[in-house]
Amino acid sequence: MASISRKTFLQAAGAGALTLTAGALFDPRLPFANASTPHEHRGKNGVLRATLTLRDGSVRVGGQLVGGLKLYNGLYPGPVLRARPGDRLLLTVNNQLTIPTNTHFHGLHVSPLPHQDYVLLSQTPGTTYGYDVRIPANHPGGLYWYHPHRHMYSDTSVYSGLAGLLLIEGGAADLPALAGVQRRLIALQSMVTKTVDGAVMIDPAGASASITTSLNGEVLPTYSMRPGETQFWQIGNVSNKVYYRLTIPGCSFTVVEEDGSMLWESYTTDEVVLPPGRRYGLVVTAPDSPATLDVLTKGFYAGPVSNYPAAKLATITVSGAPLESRTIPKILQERDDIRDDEIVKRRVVTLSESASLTAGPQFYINGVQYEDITPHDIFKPVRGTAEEWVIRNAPSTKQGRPREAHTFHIHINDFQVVGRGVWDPRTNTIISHAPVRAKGTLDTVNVRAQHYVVFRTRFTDFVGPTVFHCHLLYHEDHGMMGRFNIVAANGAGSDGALTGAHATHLH
Ligand SMILES: [Cu+2]
Repeated sequence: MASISRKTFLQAAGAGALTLTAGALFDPRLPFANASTPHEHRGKNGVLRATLTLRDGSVRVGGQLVGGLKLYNGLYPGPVLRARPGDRLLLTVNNQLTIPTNTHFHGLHVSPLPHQDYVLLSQTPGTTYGYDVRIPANHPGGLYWYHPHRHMYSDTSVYSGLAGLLLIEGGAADLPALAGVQRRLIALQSMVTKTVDGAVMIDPAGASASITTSLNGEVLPTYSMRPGETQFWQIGNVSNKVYYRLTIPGCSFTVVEEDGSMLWESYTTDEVVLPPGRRYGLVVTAPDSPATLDVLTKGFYAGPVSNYPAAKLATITVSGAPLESRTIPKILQERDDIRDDEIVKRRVVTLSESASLTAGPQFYINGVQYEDITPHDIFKPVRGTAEEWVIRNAPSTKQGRPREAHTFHIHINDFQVVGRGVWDPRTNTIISHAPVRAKGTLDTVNVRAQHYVVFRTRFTDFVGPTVFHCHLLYHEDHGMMGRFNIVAANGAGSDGALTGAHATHLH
């Protein structure tokens, strides 16, 4: 348990730094470097071996001891898993919580079958489950993350702290233009708390206005840069529902990686939006002269009950001897567009919600809640083929639910966005449409109220049952998840109804 006390010490030190530096000078005694060096398990000789124990607990966040948390190995966030393409993840997951769980490797292109990214598993309290995840040798390098995905318990697990980064080496980090630059892995993690009898506790019902955001468990960390210095930040939103609109006034950044994959084309922007689950690889270059910069979220309107306020997230101090900036090429790798002639099937996924007086808000995909899925509702794409899907957000104002955004996420295979637009759910007609020239592939996309997104995806390498869902995890837990079963071209594979051993893990 030495690692826990070390973490607590570092967080306490970081919290002290906040008090000391408020309007005052930088205190050189304080170990700010810890913000970029979270706990980590590394693969060795092709195997990453680690144990993740899930337990209720408390940690110090932003100078306050926060209770009611659920933690991986007592850490907030969980440890970083750092692997290489071709590695095996041999993870022992020990569930010491009072709720069931499982482990999802968000964004990984691996098998959805048992002992890999098997989210139909229900790992009961007090049990241990062994994962053996085979990361393909040609897997994209980039930032991924892991979290519990047990239906009906996803939201409570993630907002209570169960989330950690998973890095696959390679990809954009290996661009020659980034050789030798400082790299930061950053987990953006939201927390809402309340005070009960003088103790600070997680508050599941807390308002958007009272969110505390930490970066690798630190509130308002300070990062240092030299004038002109280029750094590579891989940043992921590991929150259950909060959207961030990240910006650094005085500094633009070049995006080279999204959702764990190096882009085909880089682009420079003043802000990036991170719905829950989204990751970016940002090349950040400091101004040429000393400065203090704010890392901010500008606020994001995802709906009347999901209006996330602007906030400061971190500080960058730019000082010392200048360094030469790096220039990132526009073309990072050859485009790999999914062509018209590959599409064998088109599907429509409609996201909707309603209010129930007795059961509260209810969420649907194509009118069905996850619990009520029948074999008829299970999509069966064929391995080795490509499909085009339309994801439509159908706001249900008549049923007393707000017009809000949903964040669509699909497991196992990334997609390429090819269009987006606005539609009218009452008449089922398109109001406006714009084709999209994707810069790369994604696994997570925001769909605003009354908007739609069109994407194409190839089902490569793996067969088996898995899911797509809204990554606002309350929505997922309350029905907004669909199931699909990738089948082999010859029809082999499980039949989607999930017989035998799998059937016991349906809920
Ligand atoms: Cu949603």
